[in-house]
Amino acid sequence: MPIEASKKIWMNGKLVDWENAKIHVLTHALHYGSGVFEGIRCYKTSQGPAVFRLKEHMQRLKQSAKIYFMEIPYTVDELCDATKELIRVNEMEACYIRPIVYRGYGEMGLNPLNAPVDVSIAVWSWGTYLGEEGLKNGIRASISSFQRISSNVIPPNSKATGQYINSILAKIGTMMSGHDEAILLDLRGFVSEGPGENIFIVKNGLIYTPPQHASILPGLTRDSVIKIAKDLSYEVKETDIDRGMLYVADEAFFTGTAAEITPIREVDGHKLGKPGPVTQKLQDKFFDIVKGKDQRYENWLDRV
Ligand code: PPE
Repeated sequence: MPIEASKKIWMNGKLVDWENAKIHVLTHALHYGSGVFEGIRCYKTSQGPAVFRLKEHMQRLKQSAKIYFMEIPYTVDELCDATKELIRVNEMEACYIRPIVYRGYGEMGLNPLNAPVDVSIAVWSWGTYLGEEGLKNGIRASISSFQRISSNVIPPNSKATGQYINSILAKIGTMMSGHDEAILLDLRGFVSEGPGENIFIVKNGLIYTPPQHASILPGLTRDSVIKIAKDLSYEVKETDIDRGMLYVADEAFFTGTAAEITPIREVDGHKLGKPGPVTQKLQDKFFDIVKGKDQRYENWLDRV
């Protein structure tokens, strides 16, 4: 997806012009994937732009960094304030927000501990992740032959840059076979998640999603959907899902900051059909909430 440039990027506490936000080619993270990042969305509401669950995203960034012994030289509050300032400076009504913490220039080799920890935040306009048509009518998914990373390989509960090479292999594979998105299985063979999304299925009115031990990133959209579904009186089970359950699901959908709630209409050729009533209801509610139309979830919005 081509990047739509905005004006300024926040780098180690300074606002830098978009085209000057550069780093050295010997940056540690470029060679070894030694970075952690976040994806956050800011939505347009009737009272101006609002960032969805900003604090929780920055807390997850801290947690991701901890696993790699990276000390972020800013507090969660400072990162939140910097993000909101950046949105104001760039005069964005709505945007995607990409904070990244990475081992910078100065050391080579696999001991990262003496390399600097650099922090950057960028915002730009990012439309629908899996296409407008996919968001509305659902996408076609296939199960990847690549296994999802597991905790004893690369801890999936840290959103580390390097691990996305696993997601990239799955993504290329699914596109090569004429599908829109991949579904990865964990090392035990149970459903884990998409390359950049969590997954849910609906069967006989119950909602199922893989648990943390299925090698998932603990998604904030996943967490939000679980809360919203419970508030709508659905039962949500965080439980292992095997591929057979996927094939006979009544409904299925991906969740993620970028993907929002994207219905899945087909898995490995098995038709699940157009977005079902549960998916539709959750999607409608989700968009109402992020756009500030539901007061009950106002605490999830951080006004810019
Ligand atoms: N799993 C993975 C592997 C993942 O990367 C994401 C987010 C999620 C689940 C959903 O998490 P959350 O956003 O907190 O609901 N993926 C980010 C990056 C996507 C990209 O292509 O880049 C995102 O959605 O921003």
